Amino acid sequence: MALLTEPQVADLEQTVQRIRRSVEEHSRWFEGALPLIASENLLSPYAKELLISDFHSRYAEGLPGERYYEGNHWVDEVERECLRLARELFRCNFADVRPISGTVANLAVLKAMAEPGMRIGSCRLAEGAHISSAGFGAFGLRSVKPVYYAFDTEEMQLDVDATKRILTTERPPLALFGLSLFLFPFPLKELQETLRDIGALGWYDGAHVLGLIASGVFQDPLHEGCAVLSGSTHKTLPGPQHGILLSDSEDAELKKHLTSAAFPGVTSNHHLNEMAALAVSLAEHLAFGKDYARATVANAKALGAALHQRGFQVLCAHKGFTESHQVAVRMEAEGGGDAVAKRLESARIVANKNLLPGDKSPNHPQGIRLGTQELTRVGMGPSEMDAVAELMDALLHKGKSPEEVGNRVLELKKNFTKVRYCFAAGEAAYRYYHLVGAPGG
Ligand code: DSN
Repeated sequence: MALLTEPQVADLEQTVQRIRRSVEEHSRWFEGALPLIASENLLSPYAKELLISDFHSRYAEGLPGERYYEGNHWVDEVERECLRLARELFRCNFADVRPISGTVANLAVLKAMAEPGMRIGSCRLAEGAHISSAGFGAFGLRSVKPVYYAFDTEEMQLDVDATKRILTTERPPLALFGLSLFLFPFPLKELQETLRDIGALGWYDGAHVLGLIASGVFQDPLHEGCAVLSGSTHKTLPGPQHGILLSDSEDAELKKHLTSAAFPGVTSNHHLNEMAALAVSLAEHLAFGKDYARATVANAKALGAALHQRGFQVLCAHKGFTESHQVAVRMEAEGGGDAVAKRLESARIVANKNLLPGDKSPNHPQGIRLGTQELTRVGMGPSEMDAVAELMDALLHKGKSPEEVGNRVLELKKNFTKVRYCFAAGEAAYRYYHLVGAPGG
């Protein structure tokens, strides 16, 4: 092997240090910021530790006890535990924890349940649907022909009667219920009879609201007519970036298809370190998830109300703004979603521009989307949500500078640095807070 020259060593050293510095600076900046991206969350210390374990370096294709590789004794133990915890948390008889992301889980569902060119019921992107249901996304890979539901943009909810008529006329064999801008539960119970009449299977993409579903504070799709629940595991369920498939169906054939779609269909090796971290996250969610989910939704409602009081155009004021972790705000008067998201970032408040009904351009939408799951995870409560709204008001309505508002963000955030609602061995007081909910909340 050729030895590196001195300049090559120096160059390599510089490259490595540059990368490390960027990651460290990123982490420090986020510690002093208010992250409100609705699809993100923080891992618990125990789950995080497992991400850099030796599980990261190994292969385990197949299922526990039926692998194509040796050396999987402990991987099998952990995966069996992970599957057991997933079935318990979601009150169901089937789980597959091998999809490596929410989109990969959706691809697995499409592989298992959709013939190429099939018609599938769905919401539109501009109504909040995920890119999985776009022609340029997962739907396109299976040449799916979407059958769009009727969406009531005032209610941010399906128009039940009109959707029933569309389903009855179009008769798609599969009906997807899922959103990225996800404010309210779908009217699944109301649509259940129609789906049964036309012989359609229900599929719920619960990525955003998975932790709320697990905790029983949103809706229970597997027991409201959906055969399959897919999702990512790192939003309101505060686990590692990963995916999951769940079902409570008695249809063994369907579960066989889902299993083979997960592997070898859409994954080769699954990411074993993430699977182990997921097992810890599921166990923690069983213990602390109810308190956490309730606090997350209460915070979203409080943030919606606090912004509304300050003159922001928060969607669905007439029905309490939201039933999930998300709040959607129309920022037309403040310069549009794109400009607002950038200005917020300059003051250490992190949000994303978001398409709202009526928007034409995904690059210049009028909306922003805010999620409270991460601030709740570090212990913030309704009074901090009021403070967040006050900071946004100061920046976007009262002409305060990003520097001034950013300093106030630093001040607010410095008391909220620890991840809560998780197991922390040996820290009795900390565990107590986890059990009773967050201080200040
Ligand atoms: N696109 C992500 C979001 O909703 O932010 C989900 O994959």
